[in-house]
Amino acid sequence: MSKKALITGITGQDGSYLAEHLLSLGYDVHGIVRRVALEDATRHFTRIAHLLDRLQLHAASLESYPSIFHVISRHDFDECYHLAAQSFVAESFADGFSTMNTNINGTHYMLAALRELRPDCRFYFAGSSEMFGKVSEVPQRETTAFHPRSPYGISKVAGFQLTRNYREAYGMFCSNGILFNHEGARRGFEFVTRKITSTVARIKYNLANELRLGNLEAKRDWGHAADYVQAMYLMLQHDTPDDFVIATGETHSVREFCELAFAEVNLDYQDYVKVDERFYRPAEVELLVGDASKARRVLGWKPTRTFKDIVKEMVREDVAALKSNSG
Ligand code: NAP
Ligand code: F7E
Repeated sequence: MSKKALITGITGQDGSYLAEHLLSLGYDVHGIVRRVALEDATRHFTRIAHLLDRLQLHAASLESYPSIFHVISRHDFDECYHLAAQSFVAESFADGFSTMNTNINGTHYMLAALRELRPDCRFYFAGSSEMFGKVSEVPQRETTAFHPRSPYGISKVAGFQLTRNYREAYGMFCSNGILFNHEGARRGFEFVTRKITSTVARIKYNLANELRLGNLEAKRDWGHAADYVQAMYLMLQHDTPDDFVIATGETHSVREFCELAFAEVNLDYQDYVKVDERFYRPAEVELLVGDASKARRVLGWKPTRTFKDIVKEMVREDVAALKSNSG
């Protein structure tokens, strides 16, 4: 019989790649979505539109324990990938309270409902390199101290600790991924990579003439989401629950990303990029670079796409989308 997986956040970037991956492995894939998304599917399901006839979607809210309890009581899930979150760091400064509520309580509700109804279901928590924040060592690994610099980072530390506590206190199979930034053509437009590549495409077609950004010197370890969802899956296939850093081990600045993205359409980023104070954060994470050697050794995971591949793919896809729209 095929395994049954539940994905929260299935409409997001990672949820869509993970659903594809699990379907390709023969899983019966279920997703939790917001009621409003079911009501306006064309707008909310763009990333999973091509999968809809193979998915089972259930309306529930991360803010409501009874709604989560109801979904989990109906199906005997083998694996649960908890990806839903308010994931935009800048927004967490604007509204820290709702970020905390969704990310911390939502995770707690998932864990509590599973403990009550499906204690044997394996659980994955979407932890983040933002937990390292003001980094105490380079590169960051599983043992590096957390020093989050935003309400988002703080909420992820709480989710990470809740997940570990359910593992230790109740013997449940609960694993944490500590994933560094990962991107792709399905990335949300508010994140810096997609903001850059979508604007490069608009500039190419004379629909924009500048790109306003904040801190160009921030450095990130950027991988590809399609590679990273495979690591999530591998974590839940391992013999024992554990915590794993998932990263490429390379770091690049926002400025370097701009340089490559504009060069892809034969333009010089310096002619278009304008620094705008509005996009600076009250506290910045200056440098992230991960050491994923544990995941490589224990899970046999390694990234397959380079930084250059990712920039190229994202620019090409955004240019192609505008080209097809412009007839
Ligand atoms: P994303 O594209 O922003 O997707 C977030 C998902 O969460 C969407 O499906 C969204 O649903 C759902 N969601 C948000 N608030 C919700 C709420 N109140 N109730 C129910 N669902 C809600 O994020 P992603 O990039 O795929 O990331 C997936 C997870 O990994 C997140 O937890 C993120 O924090 C974490 N993470 C991401 C990265 C990265 O670089 N991408 C790195 C480390 C960790 P709607 O479509 O209805 O809004
Ligand atoms: O910013 C700088 C910004 O918003 C990256 C999420 O998936 O990864 C993501 O969080 C860097 C920051 O991602 C703009 O200050 C400059 O230093 O693309 P971002 P993030 O904050 O790193 C982690 C691992 C997650 O877990 C999160 O969920 O780029 N930056 N100028 C800018 N960033 C944005 N968004 N917009 C700008 O105009």
